[in-house]
Amino acid sequence: MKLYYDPITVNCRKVIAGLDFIGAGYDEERLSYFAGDHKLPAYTAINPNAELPALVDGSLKLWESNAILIYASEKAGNMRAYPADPEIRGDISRWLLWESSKWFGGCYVYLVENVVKPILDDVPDQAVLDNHAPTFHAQAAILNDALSGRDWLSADHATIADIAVAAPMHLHAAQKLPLESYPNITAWMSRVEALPCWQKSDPIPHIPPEFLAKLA
Ligand SMILES: N[C@@H](CCC(=O)N[C@@H](CS)C(=O)NCC(=O)O)C(=O)O
Repeated sequence: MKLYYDPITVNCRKVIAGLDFIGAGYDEERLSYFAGDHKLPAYTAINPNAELPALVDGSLKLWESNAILIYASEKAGNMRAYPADPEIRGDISRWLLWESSKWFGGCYVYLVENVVKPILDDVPDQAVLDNHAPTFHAQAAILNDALSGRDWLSADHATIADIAVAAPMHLHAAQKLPLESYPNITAWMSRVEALPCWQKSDPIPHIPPEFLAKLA
């Protein structure tokens, strides 16, 4: 398998952490998100959406980060990362779809306004953040409630659901995600952040120092 990725992006961090968590080996080809490598024909031939990441395995050109996590779990036969029990799998599917359709967008606005814009010498738009806040809080309340009385989302141990749902908030401090009212989320995120796969996939060492300085 070969992974095409840039370790600084949300969905690439998800897949790098996830493949490590699953124990799936892979070759890698690094692209530069900020240089726009993902828009070049060599890459769009693999992922016509011009988005990172993508995985190539033989004739399979797989995009959508959560599909990559499921595929790698099944290929590796990792029944702990992706348990075979239909009820747990149903639950994991729900969280992967929710992450992709709702939570990613819910957190992404904060990433753009509070991380990407400052890096690009632009100014966060408080009106955009204020308008978006109700959407974020509605989604965060759902996640916080789901984590009530449990350590992990879908099983009594971490699964690919936890990796996927944690990814959109991976830079939560720099994103300035308003998490003050969500103790279950912050406690769970600390557990995710303690996972070796999460620590090894930290994007900060890959962010150029001149960009990091703008986030200080
Ligand atoms: N649903 C896709 C989303 C992929 C995605 O949005 N990737 C971002 C980086 S995290 C990207 O490459 N965006 C293209 C761009 O901003 O030009 C997935 O989960 O793989």
